[in-house]
Amino acid sequence: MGILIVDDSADDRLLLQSILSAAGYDDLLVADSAAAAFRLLGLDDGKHGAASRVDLILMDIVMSEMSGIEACRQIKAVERFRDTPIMMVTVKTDPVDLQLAFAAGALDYIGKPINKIELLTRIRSVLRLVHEIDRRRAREQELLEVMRQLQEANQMLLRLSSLDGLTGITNRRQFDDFLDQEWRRAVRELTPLSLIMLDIDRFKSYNDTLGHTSGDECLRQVAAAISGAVNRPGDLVARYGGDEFVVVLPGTRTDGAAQVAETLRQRIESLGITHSDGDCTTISAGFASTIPSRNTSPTDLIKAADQALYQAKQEGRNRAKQAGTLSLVPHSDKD
Ligand code: GH3
Ligand code: MG
Repeated sequence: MGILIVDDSADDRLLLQSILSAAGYDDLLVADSAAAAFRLLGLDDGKHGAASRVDLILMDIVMSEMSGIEACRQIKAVERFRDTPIMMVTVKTDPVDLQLAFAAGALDYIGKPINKIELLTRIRSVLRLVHEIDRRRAREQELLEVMRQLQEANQMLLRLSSLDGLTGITNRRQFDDFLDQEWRRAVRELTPLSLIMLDIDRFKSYNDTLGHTSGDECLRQVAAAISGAVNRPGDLVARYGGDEFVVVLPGTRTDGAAQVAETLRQRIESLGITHSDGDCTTISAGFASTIPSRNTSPTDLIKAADQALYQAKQEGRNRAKQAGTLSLVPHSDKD
């Protein structure tokens, strides 16, 4: 326990030293002026001096050159001593002086002549207070750290809850939210919105002949290929369920959606995932585009794309079909 005694009276310094040593405080630093104290604390050259050892400062108020109150103010102005308790030791117990001392950052005071019992009791209670403040501060830090970890865990959970466990791409729930949000934006901004639904062809027989593990791996490859081929930052690829995927293309018209759907169809075919009959695994796609309005809903867009997908299956699979009913958006010259 390091205690710094600052007093310009040699007698008082000796008295304080002997009381404190007898009480077991043996790490004592002594300064006969504010300047000597500043040197010990490293205030004069910015170095830390013996500062790391000082847990408490006993400061005389009446000193020649610089008063204890001014010394207290200057020490407290230094960041690393902000929490170091300073106890004034003074013959001046006038309320105005004490008020000035407290305003300068002193934590307590003790009157001269020094009473041994009172001095030790006050030192103990100041140190207990400081210890308690330290303990609470450490606890506060721990709590802040726990809160940070909780926030991280929450974010991770939120991310996980929006991803499909098998393929790692966006799941159905997040897709629903995203489509709703983009729908509302498109209504506000009068912009087109396209949706592509994709379904792996004859996937049931792939599973039945090659097994579910191979089926899962195929789903992962198809998901990765679709994600990799859809480039715009605002687009979203999600697993709709089973062997079905969806792609949301905000700000995209029918011809843009047709292009993306065809690219995806070709990408999957060129993956060369061999089906049970030796052919490459393929997908069928249905796409729909609209300029959303308050009279229509995202469900209409999904239904239209789904019907087009059904049509693609009917016409022999491995193809992309445009929806009939919702294709109200005129083709642009260039998407
Ligand atoms: P179609 O060309 O008409 O789409 O024929 P299909 O056999 O693909 O028919 P459908 O799309 O209805 O079949 C979906 C199959 O996808 C059924 C099931 O065997 C398979 N499946 C769905 N979810 C999973 C999954 O998580 N893992 C695996 N391995 N297979 C799945
Ligand atoms: Mg299928």
